[in-house]
Amino acid sequence: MSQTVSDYLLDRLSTWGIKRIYGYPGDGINGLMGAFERSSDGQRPEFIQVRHEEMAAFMACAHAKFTGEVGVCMATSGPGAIHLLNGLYDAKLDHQPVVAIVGQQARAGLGGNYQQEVDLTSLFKDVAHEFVQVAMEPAQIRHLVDRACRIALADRTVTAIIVPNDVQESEAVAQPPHKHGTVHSSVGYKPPRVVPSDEDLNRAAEVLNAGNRVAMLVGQGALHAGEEVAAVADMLGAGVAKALLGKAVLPDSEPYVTGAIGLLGTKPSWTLMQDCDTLLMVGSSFPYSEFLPEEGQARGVQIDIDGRMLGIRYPMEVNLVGDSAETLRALMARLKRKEDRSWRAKIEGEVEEWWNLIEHRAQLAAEPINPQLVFHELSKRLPDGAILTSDSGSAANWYARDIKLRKGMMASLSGTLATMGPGVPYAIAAKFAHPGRPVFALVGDGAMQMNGINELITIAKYRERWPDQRLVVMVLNNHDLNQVTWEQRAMSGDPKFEGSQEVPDFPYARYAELLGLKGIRIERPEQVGPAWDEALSADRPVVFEALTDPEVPPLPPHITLEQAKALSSALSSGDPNASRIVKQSFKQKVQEFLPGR
Ligand SMILES: Cc1ncc(C[n+]2csc(CCOP(=O)(O)OP(=O)(O)O)c2C)c(N)n1
Ligand SMILES: [Mg+2]
Repeated sequence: MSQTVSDYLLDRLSTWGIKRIYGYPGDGINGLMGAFERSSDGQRPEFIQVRHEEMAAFMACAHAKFTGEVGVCMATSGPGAIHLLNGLYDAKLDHQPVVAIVGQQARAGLGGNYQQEVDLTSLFKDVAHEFVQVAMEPAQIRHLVDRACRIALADRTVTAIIVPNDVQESEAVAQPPHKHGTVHSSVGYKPPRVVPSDEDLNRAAEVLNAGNRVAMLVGQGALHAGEEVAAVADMLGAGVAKALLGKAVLPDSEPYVTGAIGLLGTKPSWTLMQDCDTLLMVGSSFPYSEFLPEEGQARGVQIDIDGRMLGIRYPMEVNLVGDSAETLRALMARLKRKEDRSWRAKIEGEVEEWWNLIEHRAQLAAEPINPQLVFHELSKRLPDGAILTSDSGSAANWYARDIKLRKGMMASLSGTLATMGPGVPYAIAAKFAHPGRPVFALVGDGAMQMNGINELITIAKYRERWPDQRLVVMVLNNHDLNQVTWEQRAMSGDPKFEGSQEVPDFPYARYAELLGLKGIRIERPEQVGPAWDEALSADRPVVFEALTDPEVPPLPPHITLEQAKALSSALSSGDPNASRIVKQSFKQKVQEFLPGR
């Protein structure tokens, strides 16, 4: 046989520019594994072996996030395919192009209640609803690969190809016969230039020119439009808040950038939204309406490449379908520079005060280490070109508020699914995609125990190939599922339920050493800065374990009366750490009112 379907499938993916596939083997994909093995000339994509298929999907998602290319993951039939799901949903909800390739039982056995037979089309029907297909016949492979990649890129979504194991081993059909009923596809996708009509741009400019206090909110759709966002913000005298996935749109050092918004957000972002009379939202689907202006308070303009995402968070007056950079450039020519800069000056004043507050909060004593200090000291030392990932948990609060990104850095997390677990696998994919750049994963102990510990093995397995060894996994060892503990207190008014919240101890740093990585464990605040210096000059990847205080509250920028009532009810109903919480919350909050900070 000249070439199998599996050989051809990998070759076709490589024609699409796919260099690596994250996955885990199984007999449902033995045919495909054989084809990887036969890639003697190194032209085929490389197989990267992870510890768990969910991690492969997270890595494919992170590859897409950090390169803009399609990410690919692969798993065996049945259990392997099922394991992919959470990572695929992470990609789907954050609009990332990811292709999943999974095995299936042989065609002859399907419908026979066969070993590991799962109805994979139904299983993937939601997560890959734009495109999920079973290859029932070798002549389909060409267009299934072409369509899976093209649809993933064109719709920024997840697609899936299911290949029964006997099809994988059949003879390839590189060119279907020229007859009725066959499909003749080709490779390649280039995004179009998408710009709104002149009429709509004029309407948008009219709204923006009429405003006196313009707020901008930018998200991941503006990641490539930093310069345009800055130019429009300057023209409009606007402050700019950043949704979590858009953290890298503008450097945090810019005086008019108010930073994160929402529960993990900043006070200046809160003020910006509360006091604005005009809202310009670019490439964001930030969901929490209580952090946006009240209906009727502001006139709104929104820009999004995806028409489906328009006009759902705030009743916008003008909804523009367009690429953020192109659309902002087209708007620029229509905008009048706001001569009254008092609104911008007010926002800049708040931003300056906020950074002082953040600095003071980080320095407050805690038992034993204030988690903010760990982020603060890292932020000061971030090397150029750093890539950061954060897990879901209290780390995301400090990542959002305390880390000052500079130009040229990248950063991401699970923005929409907000799942636990992506911190370490995202960092691994970042390192594969950009082996010369320093990478930092900021992760809680719960997430480490969920999967991060296991993926350290993947780091140990592949690290030799990275020319720059700077990969640091920072673990907040607080023995707590802290984010949820605080949510239980502040939202439900329940005291901490130790049965669900306490995380057992684990020697993260010592375990790293067992794997041949460097382990650093810090237990006192004065160790934080020197430990970061040590981590940054290490000759190998590092697990940086910090014993941090779970009673330092990840305070939202604005505490509602209900939240305050809920918290006080939680504390008076027997929260095991009530007195320390009161002390820490008071210390954190009171910083806002101290003169001369
Ligand atoms: C898969 C998944 N399970 C549960 C949650 C709910 N959740 C969000 S944050 C969190 C706690 C995370 O704890 P940890 O990783 O220790 O970080 P910490 O908040 O303590 O810093 C939980 C349970 C989730 N988002 N995803
Ligand atoms: Mg924790």
